[in-house]
Amino acid sequence: MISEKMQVALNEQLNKELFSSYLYMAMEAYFEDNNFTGIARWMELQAEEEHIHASKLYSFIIKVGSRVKLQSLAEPQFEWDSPKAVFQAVYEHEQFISKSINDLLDLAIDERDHATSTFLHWYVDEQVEEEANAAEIVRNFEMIEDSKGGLFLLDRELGNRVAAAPTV
Ligand code: OFO
Repeated sequence: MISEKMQVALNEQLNKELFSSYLYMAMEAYFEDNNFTGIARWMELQAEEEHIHASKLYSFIIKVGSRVKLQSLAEPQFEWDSPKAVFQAVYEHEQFISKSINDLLDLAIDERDHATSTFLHWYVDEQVEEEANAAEIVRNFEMIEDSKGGLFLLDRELGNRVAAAPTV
């Protein structure tokens, strides 16, 4: 059993992971609208991964005998200035999520809640990957600047992303 405070915090994180999925879906729609079908595919898979992150939290909350409480999702941003601006927003969002996971882990450690601490380590590792991936794509956009050929190739490359193996 986890504390009431931890239950609230885990449910808030569940909401953030669902919002991440919603945000990446909005970005997918932006890329579809701008004919970047490869990057749209990348975003689709990213949205699916975020849903998996949410599902893992959902299952954990139930497994420890606690209660899932779903909350409203905020409306995600609709428009961005450029494809590069989208990935800068992805990078900033992932940094925000990393901080949120770190705060959750701090709470679990304070409460000597070893089960939740161990569970959260998967998310700590995942966030290292997520931030690194987003930062690398921002660097790619910086390298190609406004080159149409570069954008074409990057769209193709990102479209080759494959779905991650299920972890739930
Ligand atoms: Fe993007 O890692 Fe979950 O939110």
